[in-house]
Amino acid sequence: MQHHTSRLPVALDFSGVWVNCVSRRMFRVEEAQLGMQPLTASRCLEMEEGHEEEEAQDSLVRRLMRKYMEHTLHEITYRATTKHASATSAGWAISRDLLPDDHQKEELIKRAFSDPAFMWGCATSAYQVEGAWNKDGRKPSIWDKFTHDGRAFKGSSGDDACDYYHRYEEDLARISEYGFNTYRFSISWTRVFPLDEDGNMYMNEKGVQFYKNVLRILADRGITPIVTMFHWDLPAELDWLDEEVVDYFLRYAEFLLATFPEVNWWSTFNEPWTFCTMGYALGLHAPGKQSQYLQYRCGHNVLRAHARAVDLFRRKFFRPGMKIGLVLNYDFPFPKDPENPHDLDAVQVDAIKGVGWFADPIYKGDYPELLKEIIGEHLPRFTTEEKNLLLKASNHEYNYYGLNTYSGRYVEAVHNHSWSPKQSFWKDDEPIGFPFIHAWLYKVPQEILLHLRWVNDRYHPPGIIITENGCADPGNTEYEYTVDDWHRVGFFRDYLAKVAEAVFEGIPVVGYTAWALIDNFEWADGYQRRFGITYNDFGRQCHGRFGGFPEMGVIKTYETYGWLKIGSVYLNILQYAIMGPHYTSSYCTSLYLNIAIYCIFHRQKMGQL
Ligand code: GBH
Repeated sequence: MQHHTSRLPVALDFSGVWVNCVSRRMFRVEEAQLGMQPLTASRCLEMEEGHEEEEAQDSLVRRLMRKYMEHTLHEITYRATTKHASATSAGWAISRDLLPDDHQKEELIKRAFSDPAFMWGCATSAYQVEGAWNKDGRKPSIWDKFTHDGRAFKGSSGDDACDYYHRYEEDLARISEYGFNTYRFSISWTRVFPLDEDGNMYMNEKGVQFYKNVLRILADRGITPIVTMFHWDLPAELDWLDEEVVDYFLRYAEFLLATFPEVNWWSTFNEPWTFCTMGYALGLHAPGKQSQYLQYRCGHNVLRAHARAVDLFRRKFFRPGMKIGLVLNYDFPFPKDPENPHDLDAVQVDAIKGVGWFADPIYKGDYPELLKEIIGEHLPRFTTEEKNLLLKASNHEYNYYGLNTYSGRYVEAVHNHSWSPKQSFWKDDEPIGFPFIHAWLYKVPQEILLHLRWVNDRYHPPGIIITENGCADPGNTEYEYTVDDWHRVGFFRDYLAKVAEAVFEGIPVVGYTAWALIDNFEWADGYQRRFGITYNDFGRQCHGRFGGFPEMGVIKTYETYGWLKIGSVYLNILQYAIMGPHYTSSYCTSLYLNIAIYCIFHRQKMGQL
């Protein structure tokens, strides 16, 4: 058999093999076949035989592979050629050595976060992990409705999710196993305080008991809970567009504060930007409405609800040491042309539209003037009384800023007009960073530093917790290929090194909770995105869980590094190369890429490489 491989450099050999195994077959595969095929050596050989090289794809893939040398092949080559190459029991893993640069970053991280009081943890949200959607008196939320209407990927839903409702003990045990002292999770409103037919909310004891159990376990283990009141699962009867939702939320918040006095760290809302924009402008999240300005009505009610809930907290529940905050997401942009002052303006406009929309009212008492100008009459206005209440929400005694961030992007002023910055992830045929999810998640560590600086300079919050940061494993669904997770570790390491820089600059970062404890229901994307630091085998009704990130605090997960993981990341390169940014299913290619990788190892074993 002919092989397109020679000895060195290893990385380029890889591209040859990949083309052989992957490129020409990836479009013909029925999705149903995927994941089911046992990945045997004979299957690999079978795939290679009888297939002609397709020049066009070959050169495309090669071109892209070369492009990525800098990003990752460098690491691959390093690991592949190092004398430490060794085989594990599976026979395929090679070196797990760190690159010299990685050591420096880890030293930085260790120094920055050496304070034992630093809150290290991971996060989940109720609808994404619990399952048991109609058990023990839980009532439907807008997400039950949305998913049951078939609006999430392939008709999936959180009906079962990770079955955490039944398996929480096992999952919570991992938090301390991983060396964390903090856990961020949300409470399902309709599990603890659903509405009856008359629209009155009542306590559902079994639901309350569930969270009491969770909190008991955390307390026994010395883990600090950060509890989110609302992570998008609104009771199905309510709507963020109606003003009465504010009263409902207030009563729900009061119920939680009274029922769970063991909780010291609260957040009212997770990512109002996301649930208002995705839910009311883009229609991609529940309740699935699409309208240009409704998101501002949603946001307005959320801000009112936040302000009133914090006021209630302050008056009735506050004890020294208790905190309450709002969690805001944003991915800090870069000027597409750093020389163009309009693009520089666009960065600021974008940040004001993305962060200022919610943070300005709380830290400055009103919407940014610029937002008022841009949105005009479609932006509701606060009364003086509301403004005062909003400002109190950022009182340093109890406030913290919850910051969720993942990606970076470019912004560009359109026709030199910065009001509606155009965003993109590519410039001159180059992505802004390594693409984990081509639609939005690129690895841009510098982003988190710029983001922290911007927030700190504009708002001076007494403390910032990075309440979410992490990445999804692109497309892969097979345990063997997803658990050897050094790309994910690389993501955390590089972002954390930037957070460390922020800490040395004096920005008050007091905690970091990685998203997510476990692979879970990724909203509209269903189960195709694996954000977990723990692998979850959904295929077997969640009966497989595998720890993937043992000690985040000191980043020591290299024991679990392996080669196959690399393949799952590279699939994104192929996607772009061949189908361009319109290609949305990464699932198909990833399996094939892994088969390709398998082929490499097979050959290596056979002494052909
Ligand atoms: C967070 O959102 C959520 O809080 C969390 O529940 C979720 O699991 C996690 O991130 C991972 O996604 O599909 O191109 O329209 C992060 C902010 C805003 C990122 C919406 C994805 C959708 C982009 N998200 N965005 S697109």
